[in-house]
Amino acid sequence: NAMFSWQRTAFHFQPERNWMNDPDGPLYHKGWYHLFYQYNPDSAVWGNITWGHAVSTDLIHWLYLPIAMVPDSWFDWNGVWTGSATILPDGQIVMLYTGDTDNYVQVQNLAYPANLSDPLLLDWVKYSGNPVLVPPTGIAPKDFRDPTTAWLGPDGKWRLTIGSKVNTTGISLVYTTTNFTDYELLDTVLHAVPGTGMWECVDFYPVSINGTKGLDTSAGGPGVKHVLKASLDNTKLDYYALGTYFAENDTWVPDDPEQDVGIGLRYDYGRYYASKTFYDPVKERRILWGWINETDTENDDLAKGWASVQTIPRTVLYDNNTGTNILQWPVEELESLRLNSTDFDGVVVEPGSVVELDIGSATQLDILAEFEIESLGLEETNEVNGLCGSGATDRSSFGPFGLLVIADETLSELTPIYFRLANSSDGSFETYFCADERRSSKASDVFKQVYGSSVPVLDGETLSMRILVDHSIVESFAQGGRRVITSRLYPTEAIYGAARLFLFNNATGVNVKATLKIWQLNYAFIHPFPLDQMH
Ligand code: DQQ
Repeated sequence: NAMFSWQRTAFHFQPERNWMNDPDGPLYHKGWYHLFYQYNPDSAVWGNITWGHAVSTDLIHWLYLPIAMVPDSWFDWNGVWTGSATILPDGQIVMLYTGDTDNYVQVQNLAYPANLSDPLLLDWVKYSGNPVLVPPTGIAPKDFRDPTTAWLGPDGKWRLTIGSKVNTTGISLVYTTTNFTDYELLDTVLHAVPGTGMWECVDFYPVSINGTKGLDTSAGGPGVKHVLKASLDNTKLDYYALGTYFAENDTWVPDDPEQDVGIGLRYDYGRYYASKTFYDPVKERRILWGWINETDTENDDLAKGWASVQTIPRTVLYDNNTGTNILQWPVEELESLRLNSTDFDGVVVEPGSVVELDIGSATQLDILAEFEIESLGLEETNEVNGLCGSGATDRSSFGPFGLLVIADETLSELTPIYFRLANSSDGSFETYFCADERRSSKASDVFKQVYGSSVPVLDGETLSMRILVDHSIVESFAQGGRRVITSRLYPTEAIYGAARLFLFNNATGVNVKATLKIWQLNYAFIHPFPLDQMH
C-alpha cells in the first residue's frame, strides 16, 4: 500500500508483507546467518503463526526464503510458536519450539534440518515423536512456552529452560536431556520472581567479565556472569538481570536482588519485545535480536499490509566499567552502509534554542553525538520530576537537551532524544536518557509515550549517544549502549526529503556544546532469494 510506504524501513529487517513478531532460532550455518520469525503469511495481524525464514552473510543484507515450518500437525495446529536453536558439538542442529496444539495446549516440539549440508537449511523435519514435552503437573496448559537454546552441564547432560508462572510468580523451569527427545524436569527452578507473571521468551547466556568477546551458551566457570532475560507477558517488556549461575544445582542468583528479572533493568526502554540472542562463532560474539512492535491500530496495519520490524542485531557484552549492566551496540557490519558523513564540532546550543544540523535528508542516518555542559551559574530551578520529566518540554536547570529526529522544517512533527540531568540528594548528578514521542506524528490513533531510564555516567565520562534513524524506526544508544530506547514512529510530514535533524537545549541553566559525526546510510538489500536461478 503506497499510502504508508514512507514507514517502510531502509535497513531494518521486515518481511515484504503481512505480520511478524518474535525472532526465532537465530543461528549461523555454513556461511549464512539464519533468522526465523513468527509470521502470519495471510494477514497483517497476528494469527496462523508459521516460521518465516531469511538468510544473510552479514546480518544487514537479507534474502527471504520459503517459510520453514507451518502449523500442519496436531501438536502445532494453532501455531508454530517461538523456539531456539542448539548447535551440537558434531554440527547437528536441534530446533526446539512451542506448538499450540489442536486443543490449545502449549507443548514443546523438536525439529531438525532435513539436509545439514544445505547452507540454506530450506527443509525442516518435525520429529515423529512430537511433542517432546507437555505441561508438567502444576503448570497450566497455556503457561508453558518458548524453550531456550540448550547448554551443556558438567555431567555431560544438556539443560534448557522454559518460562512459566505459578500464580503470579514468574518462573523458569529447567529440563535435562542427552538426546533432545527424552527429558527430565528438575525439582528446582532456575529462578523465580514473585509478581512478575508469565515469563515468555526466556533467554539465558554467559557473558565474560573481562573479555571483549561473546561466549557460547555452554561457557562457564570463573570470569563469567550469566544474563537471565524474561519477556513479561503482563506488560510486554523485556527485563534482564546479571547474576551467577550455579551449575551444581542449576540455579541462578542475581547480583543485586533489587535489580532482579522483571523489576530492574530492561534491554530497551522503548518499543521492544520477545528478544533472543545467539552465539556467532565466526566473529566470536553474542548477538541480540528484538521485535519492534507497532503502536498504531490493527486497522492501520491491515491498511498498510504489514506489521512490525526487527531491530538491527546488537552485540552484547558485560560492562566492566559499571559492573551493573550489559552493553548493546549495533553489529559492526551496519557501518558498511555508511555513505558520506558530516562533522559538527562544538556547536553551542543556548538555553531554549534549537539549531538545525544541515545534512540534507535525514531519514537514514547513523549519528554519534557528544555533549558537554557549561553551567551559567544561575539559581537552580525546581527539579520537580525525576526521570524524563513529563517530556522534552519540561524544562529544568540541567535539561533536557539532545537531538530532534524525524522532524519537519516547521517542527510540526519531531521526536526529541535527550539527556536530562538532576541533582540527587548526595549532591551528585543523576542522568536520564529519554525519547519523547508525544509530537512524533499528527496521526491521532497512534500511541505516543515518553520513554526513558536513568543511565550510569562515571566520573570523567562525556555524555554520548548513538542514534540510528530509519524512516519510522529510531534506535538510540546512550553511554556506549548502557541504555537503549527504540522508537516506532508514524510521521506524516517528516518523511523522505522533508525529514530534518536539529539539536535542542531546553535546559534553563546550562549551555550545551555538541560534537557530532553524522553519516547518511545506504539502503540494505532485503529481497527474496533467487531460488529458481540456483542449480
Ligand atoms: N509470541 C509467541 C509465543 C511467545 C509470544 C507466539 C511472545 O511463543 O510467548 O507468537 O511474543
